[in-house]
Amino acid sequence: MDEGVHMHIPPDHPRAESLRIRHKLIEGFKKGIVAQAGLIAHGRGEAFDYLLGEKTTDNAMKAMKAAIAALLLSKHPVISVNGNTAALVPEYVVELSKETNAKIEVNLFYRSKEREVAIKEVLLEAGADEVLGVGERASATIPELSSLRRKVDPDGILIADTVLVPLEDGDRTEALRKMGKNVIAIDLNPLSRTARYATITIVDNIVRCMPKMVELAREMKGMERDELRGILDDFDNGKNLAEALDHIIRRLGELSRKFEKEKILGEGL
Ligand code: PTJ
Repeated sequence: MDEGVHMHIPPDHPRAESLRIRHKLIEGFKKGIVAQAGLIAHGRGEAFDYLLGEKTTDNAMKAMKAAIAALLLSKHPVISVNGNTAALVPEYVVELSKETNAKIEVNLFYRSKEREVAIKEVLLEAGADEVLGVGERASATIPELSSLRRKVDPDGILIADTVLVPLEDGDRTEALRKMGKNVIAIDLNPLSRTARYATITIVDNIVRCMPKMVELAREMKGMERDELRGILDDFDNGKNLAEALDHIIRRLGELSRKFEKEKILGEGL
C-alpha cells in the first residue's frame, strides 16, 4: 500500500506532529528531493529527539544566539542545503538567508543532477532569489574531501567565512574547519563527529530551531557589532555540548525514577 496516498493522521494522535514530519520526508523522497539515506538519518534524529524531550533546550537557544551573531558578523555567510532540509524547512531557509544576508547553496552527500535541480526548485518556490551550487556552478573543490560534498560553488561555500550546515556529515565539517571557516551545525545527535567538529552546534530539531533562528535574526540584526561579538566570544561549544548531554542524562534519570515509582515497567504483563 502506498502510505503517501492513504495516510491519514488523526489530529488527536499523540504523535501526530512527528507523523506529519515523517510524511513530509516521504513526500520529499517521492519527489526526488530526499535521499534514501535521508529517511534513515531522520530516524536517528528522532531517536535523539526522544531523549532530549522533543523541546528546544536552553543550551540550544544559547547556541542559536551565537549562531545568529556569527552569521550577522560574517562577510560571506552561506546556508548549505541538503535533501532533508529542503523537504522540511525550505521557507525558513529562505527567510533566514534574507534576514542575515546569507547565500543559499545546494550541497549534497548523495549528489545527482536530478536532486540538485529538484532542491533548487523547492527553494525558488519558497521565495529564494538565487540558489548556488547547482550544475556547472559547483565547479570548485574542498580539499581533502572524498565525498561528493567536496563540489562547491566558487561564489558560495568556497569563499564563505561562515557556513550553516543543517544535518551534516562529520567529514565536511572537519574539512571546512581546516579551511578556516566557522561551521554552524544543527544536529540532534550531540555525540556526532559533526557536533564535535563544528564551531557552534545547535542540538535541536531543524523543524523547531529554524523558525526560532529567523525570529532571533530579526531581533538581533539591529545590535551593534561589539554586542554581537560579545555574544559570540562568550560561547563555548564544548561546554554547550556537555550541557546538552547533561540535559539528556538528567532527563533519563528523572524518567527512570518516575517509571520505578509508578511501576510502569511490567504493568499489564
Ligand atoms: O541530502 P544529502 O544527499 O546531502 O544526504 C543527507 C544525509 C542526511 C542522508 C547525509 O548527510 C547523512 O548521511 O547524514 P548522517 O551522517 O546520517 O547525519 C545526519 C545527522 O542529522 C544525524 O546525526 C541525525 O541525528 C541528524 N538529524 C536527523 N534529522 C534531524 C537531525 N538533526 C536535526 N534535525 C533533524 N530533523
